[in-house]
Amino acid sequence: MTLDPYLYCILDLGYVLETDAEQVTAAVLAGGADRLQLRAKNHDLAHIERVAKRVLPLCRAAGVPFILNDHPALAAAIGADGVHLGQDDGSLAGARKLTGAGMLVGRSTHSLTQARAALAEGFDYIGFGPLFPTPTKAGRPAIGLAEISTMERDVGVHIPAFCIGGIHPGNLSQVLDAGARRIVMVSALLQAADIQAATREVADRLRPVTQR
Ligand code: TZP
Ligand code: MG
Repeated sequence: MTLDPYLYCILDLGYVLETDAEQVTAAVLAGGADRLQLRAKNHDLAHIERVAKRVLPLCRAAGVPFILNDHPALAAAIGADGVHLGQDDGSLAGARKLTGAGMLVGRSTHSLTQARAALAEGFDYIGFGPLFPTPTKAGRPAIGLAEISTMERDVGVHIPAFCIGGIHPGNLSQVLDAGARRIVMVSALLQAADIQAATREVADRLRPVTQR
């Protein structure tokens, strides 16, 4: 399993049909994604479980952690490697009661204060954003780039911190120049004509930054 993840992809069922889930997962993994989350807003648990059970073995084979959004109990039941919690999804301690000790638990953060709080609480990694407005999380205000370098200094040196939200190949340099070292990219990859090639291109641009 990758110790120093840098490109976190989200299989968002708002963009991917259930029937394409394995094919898209295989493409982002082949392209170099080193963390994968299943995000399925407005889908019932049976649907989420069905997709998760098909995608998880692909992640295992690639040595990439499989993380389920929102549902700690289901994550534990299917043997996921982690679960991702938003600000309104409860505490780390609450999730750990359901997942046990070994699972990665990540937190969405939308400010420097929230990022520091997630580190202090003991989360294994954070998302930090949305940096830009994004249809993937419509209605959530963008936080911009100004706090990235402080967040990296205070939080990202201790746990992986993934900048997220509206990032695409055209603004990636701007995000990296602002101090980001790890990113999440969703719609720009899932809507690419060649998902594997698009993922590879981004991974190749991030790897030297992550290792600096
Ligand atoms: N959390 C903050 S922004 C976001 C999530 C899940 C969506 C990121 O998706 P995209 O398409 O890369 O903007
Ligand atoms: Mg959530």
